[in-house]
Order: sequence, then structure tokens, then C-alpha cells
Amino acid sequence: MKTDQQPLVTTARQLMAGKKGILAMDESTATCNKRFKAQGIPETEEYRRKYRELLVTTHGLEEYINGAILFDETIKQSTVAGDLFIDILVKKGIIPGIKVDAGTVSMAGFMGEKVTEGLDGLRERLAAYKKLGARFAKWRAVFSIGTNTPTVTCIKTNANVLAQYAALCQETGLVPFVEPEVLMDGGHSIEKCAEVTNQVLQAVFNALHRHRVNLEGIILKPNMVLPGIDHPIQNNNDEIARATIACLLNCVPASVPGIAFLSGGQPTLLATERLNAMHRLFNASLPWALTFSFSRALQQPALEIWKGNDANINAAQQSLLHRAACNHAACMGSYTPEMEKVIPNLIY
Ligand code: 5MM
Repeated sequence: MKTDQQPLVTTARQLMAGKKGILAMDESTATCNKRFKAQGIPETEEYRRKYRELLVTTHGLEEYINGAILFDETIKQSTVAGDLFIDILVKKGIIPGIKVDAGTVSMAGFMGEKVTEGLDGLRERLAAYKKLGARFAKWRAVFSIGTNTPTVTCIKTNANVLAQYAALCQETGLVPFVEPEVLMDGGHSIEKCAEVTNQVLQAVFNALHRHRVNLEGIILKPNMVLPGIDHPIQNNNDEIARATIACLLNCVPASVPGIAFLSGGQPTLLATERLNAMHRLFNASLPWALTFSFSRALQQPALEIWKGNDANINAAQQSLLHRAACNHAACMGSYTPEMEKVIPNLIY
């Protein structure tokens, strides 16, 4: 029996409302430790807890952020004063979500390609996360561009897995964030990225359709269409905005309420500038809300300020707030480089 879909649709719209974005703070333990190591921060559960406390207790975050994606460890953690992070988010009006994939593994027979795992027992895990207070979930599939990749088999396999995950989420009453990421590593051109992103998104929406997923109750979390980091031609922001929007208009049905980009390792300011360019050029003509669901492009400057030191918490929070404010402005096409010069504790 189908669950009542209206709450899903309402949550998806709430997540995309008011030109606000999503804070992705769902780094797995390995990824979080890798980022800590680069800053000389102890790679322990307590330091991960302290860092996530810094993020969720940032005063005013809700002015720019509608939702936060948590990780299994984080959704059960509390502040040093004993308040569950999830309760703090809800009190601020930020909708809690949870990453539910179990990461990627090599795809047998397809050298260099990955498939995302985590479907086993997913129905039960989703129910448990819903009980803890999550209202949406997230699953990421990754595709590398190489001479002969991604293959059709890799694309179809991951698309089917994403669709099964999305159907299970909707059955549970959680909004699925569907995240097919075409990586920016490599020497390919922007045209190649556009071709592959088109192919991937078409396969994903085809699979969602076959799995009877209600598109009004999902959020798409895609990559921007970018040249590979090693390609000699690095396109300007307007070219990237045009290529990205052309691809999305070609592949994403208007019934999808929102698209929230990942940042994918782009330099922090460029991610903001490119989102801004999309709104400056296309805002009035887009059928879906278009926003950000960044991890690194929101958090990295804050992490570099914090460095694991309590004395830096306030400055790190101001930095997070500032990036959130800049990206909120980008969602209105009103971001300017001058915003980077102001003291970052203003509410814009
Ligand atoms: C935080 O990174 C997430 C994946 O973490 P793991 O690889 O540790 O599982 C990732 O899903 C993230 O939410 C999105 O890719 C967006 O992050 P970026 O840094 O690309 O904006």
C-alpha cells in the first residue's frame, strides 16, 4: 500500500523554500578524519562531536539553511551540555536529514568504477532514523570520467540502486535526496562533462520512473557541469552556468520541487559565484528551486579556522554563517565579491 505522499511533498517544498540551502555535514568517519588530519586536528570521536556541535550551534544559521544532512554517528550525538544535535536543529527550524548509503565499492569487472552499497536492511534503518527525527535522507553515487568511463553498465547499476533507495525512503515517509555525482577529477572538457551528466541524469530519472518514485517528493543533488580540473580550458562562470542549466532543463522534469548542488571540491568562492551566475542568467525561467547542499564549500573555511581549538569556535562559526549567507545571496543572483570583504557576522 502506498503511504500518504502529501507530507513528503510538503517536506520537499519546505527544504527548498526561501532561497535557503542545505548544510551537508554527513562526512563518514573516514572522510571527516581525513579532513581533520589535514588540519592537524585529533581524529577522535570527541573531536568529531565537538566539530559537529560547533556547526549546529552556529547562531543565525537558520536564516540561510533549511536542512542539515547528518551522519549515523552525529544523529545520535549531543552537545557538551547534553542537548541532542537533532533537537537543536529542530528548535532552530532546520530540518534534519541523514546519509543512508554505506559508501562505494569497486564494481566487479569494471576497473576504476564504483557502485554504492547500503540497500541491505535499508527499510529497517530508514524506519529507525525516522523515529530519531530525520525527515529526509541522502544517497550518493559517483561516476568518474575517463577514456572509457563511465560505462553504461555502471550508470544503469547505480541509477537502479538510487531508485530503489528513493522508493524505500518514500515508503517510510522520508524525502530522498538523490545524489548522482559526476566527479570533476580528470582532463576532460566541459562538453564531455555535459554529455556524461546528461547520460547519468537521464538514466536516473528513467530508473526513478520505473520504480514508481513520486518526483514531487524528491530532491536532486547533482554536480555542476564543469571542465575536469586538469583540462587546459577552464571555462568562465557564465559558461558553466549555461552548460549546467542546459543539462538540467534537458533531464529534470518540472515536477521535481528542487535541485540542490553538491560542491564537489570546487574552490569555495567559485561554487558561490557559479550558483549566483545561474540565478543571474536564468532565475525567472527555471521550473524548480535551485539551491546549494554543499559540504566543503560551506565548511572548509570554518574547519581551517577552528583547527580543533576552543578559542577559535566563535570565529569558525562566523565563517560558516558567512558562507551560508553568501550562498543564500547567490540563490537570488545578488551575490557580489564585496560580500567577501564585510565583517562576516552580519545577517544579510
Ligand atoms: C560530506 O561528503 C559526503 C560524502 O561523504 P563520504 O564520502 O564520507 O561518505 C557527500 O555526500 C557530500 O554530502 C556531498 O558530496 C556534498 O559535499 P561537497 O563537499 O561535494 O559539497
